[in-house]
Amino acid sequence: MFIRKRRGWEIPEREATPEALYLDRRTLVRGLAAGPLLLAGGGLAGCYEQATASHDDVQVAEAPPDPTAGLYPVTRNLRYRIDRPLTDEEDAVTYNNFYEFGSHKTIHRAAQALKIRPWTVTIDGMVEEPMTIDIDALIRKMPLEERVYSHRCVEAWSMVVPWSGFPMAKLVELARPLSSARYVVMRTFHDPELAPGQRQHWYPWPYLEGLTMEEATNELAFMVTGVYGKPVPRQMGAPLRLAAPWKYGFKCIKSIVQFSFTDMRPVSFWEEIQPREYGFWANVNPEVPHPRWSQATERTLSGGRIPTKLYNGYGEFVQHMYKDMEGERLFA
Ligand SMILES: Nc1nc2c(c(=O)[nH]1)N[C@H]1C(S)=C(S)[C@@H](COP(=O)(O)O)O[C@H]1N2
Ligand SMILES: [Mo]
Repeated sequence: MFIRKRRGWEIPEREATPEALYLDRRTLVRGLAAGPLLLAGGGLAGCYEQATASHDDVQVAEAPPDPTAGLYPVTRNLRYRIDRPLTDEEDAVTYNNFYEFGSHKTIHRAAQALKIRPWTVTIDGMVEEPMTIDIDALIRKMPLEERVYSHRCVEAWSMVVPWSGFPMAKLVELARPLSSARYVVMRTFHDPELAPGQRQHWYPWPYLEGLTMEEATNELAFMVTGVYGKPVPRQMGAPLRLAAPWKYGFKCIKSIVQFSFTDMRPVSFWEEIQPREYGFWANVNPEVPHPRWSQATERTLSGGRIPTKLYNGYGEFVQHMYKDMEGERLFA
């Protein structure tokens, strides 16, 4: 299981413990048998307790510290508000869809196999100049902020997540697309040796998703690099994933390695597998049922069912993009 600790955003800034520091302390605490270090500061006692409680968690202990850990927590942008409490971190990071590591919800341990450094992101296609950029250089170029968004899966469960990251519009700006570009296509890493799901050849790997240029530069489209005041964990799509909260969760592609600008609408991963059930637009709409179930309500990971909202409650930001598109299948 993941180490249970206080959440970064719940405690005063001066008390927040970035993951890298935390792991260092843990190693130190173990190596030096704790005694002298515990005198160093009030905060350490808590860390020591947590370290002993989770000493059997080999994977977490052996993971090298994330080089961006010191960047978090970042300031929350209060423009995006939501009338539901945050989902408990433990629940959010242990209930995931990431088919590269299995077709069930408890892939969080298996996903620790993902190597997230070195990691490069390629920007190509209809751009002034293609480029490949190191993830740490990219993250440090970008204005990081926190946004609390609702995250609604097409399977009718949802959570409320404090993502950290930067507006996708900033990435598009960096990419300098040609005026002829109409879509951004995003691809996940492809490494069947590392990701067992990718050995299941009936899936069209690598995972692929796309947005129109207008959607990608909509203020809500957000590139995620962190969550709960820390770098985003592997199972949630480290080191870079999308959050497009007005759409079903499958649009929110994880562990992205490539952004290609094009004038052709891509066929995304789920659309290719089952076009009858999953389309390109995939906007949330409670009145348009999935062929196999209703989308009228959703089960929150915190417990209980709530009504689902059109565009997942983000209509004011996005509905103008879909005016005069009657012929299109805009929902799921
Ligand atoms: N590469 C990749 N991205 C993916 C998926 C996946 O299987 N592989 N699953 C999608 C689906 S169906 C959902 S609901 C969300 C889940 O995100 P979460 O696990 O962070 O809640 O990720 C999306 N992004
Ligand atoms: Mo999903």
